[in-house]
Amino acid sequence: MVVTDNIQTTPQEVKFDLRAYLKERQKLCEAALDKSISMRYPEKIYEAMRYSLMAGGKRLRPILCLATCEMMGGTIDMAMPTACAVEMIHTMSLIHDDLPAMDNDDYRRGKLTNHKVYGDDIAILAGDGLLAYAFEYVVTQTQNVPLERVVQVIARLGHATGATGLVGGQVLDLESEGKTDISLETLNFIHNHKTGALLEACVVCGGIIAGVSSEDVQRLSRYSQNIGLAFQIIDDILDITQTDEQLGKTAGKDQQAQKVTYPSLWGLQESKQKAQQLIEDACAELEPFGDKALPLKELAHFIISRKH
Ligand code: GRG
Repeated sequence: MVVTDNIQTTPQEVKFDLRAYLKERQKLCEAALDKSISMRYPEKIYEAMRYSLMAGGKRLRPILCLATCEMMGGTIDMAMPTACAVEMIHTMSLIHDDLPAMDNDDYRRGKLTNHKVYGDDIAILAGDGLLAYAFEYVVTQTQNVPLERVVQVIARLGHATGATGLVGGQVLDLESEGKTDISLETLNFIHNHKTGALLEACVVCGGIIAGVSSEDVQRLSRYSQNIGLAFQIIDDILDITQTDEQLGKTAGKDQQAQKVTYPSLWGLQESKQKAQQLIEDACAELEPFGDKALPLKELAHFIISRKH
């Protein structure tokens, strides 16, 4: 692949402007998220929910959901409520992760964390509010999608969020803090659950909404598990190599908390190579979808080239 000014060209001369694509999709997602939660009584909680939901971020998860739905023959409108829901769930997890009882962070997405602005009590409730609303939103707002697909989406989102996903990964992560004898197997378990599970749900739910076969669900799962792990390896690398300003949050937290990370096990260079290999494996899963898979392939490459 040749890359010139962000226009990426395959041997078949199919052009894809990733920067323009991301900008356009981020704008679409921002507008949909802004509309999804309006201010009402009691204002305090809606303000706290909106504070973190509208604080920026790459919007990678909703973009992956929309891109998969389109690749599999669905439309943006069909997938947008689910795309908003995954960003609500992701934002909830960031709010809770930043609490003093967890990672105790002061900054997120370049702004003060939710509990620093609203206090721990309201931050917990803002997370809870976003979590519950995500499920309500999928059910009440999804249109022109058969009900059995919506039910499958709800089940997938629940599975990715609870003890079988985010919660389970976070528990093991907390238990591993300060321990230096964490195995690669445990580290993979943590990140496959804490980071990978929701990314997988974004991609697979996008496919389910479009009505994919169970064989394609498996293919999409393998693509997303690979990008999920690569995403976390890069996250660990950025924690070491970037500044607070570049990350929009406190850098160097892993070393400070004496966490075992991929770079601490493999070193920076090998970690980068492994992430690159995972992205190549992910893209190989999309070969049967031809040129329609270009956005998902480029999003996979974006995951390892990102700087924050
Ligand atoms: C209460 C149901 C419930 C769950 C919470 C706190 C928790 C359980 C899980 C932690 C999950 C977590 C914070 C995982 C880290 C994922 C990660 C790498 C986040 C950064 O994602 P980016 O880079 O962030 O996509 P932006 O800001 O761009 O969206």
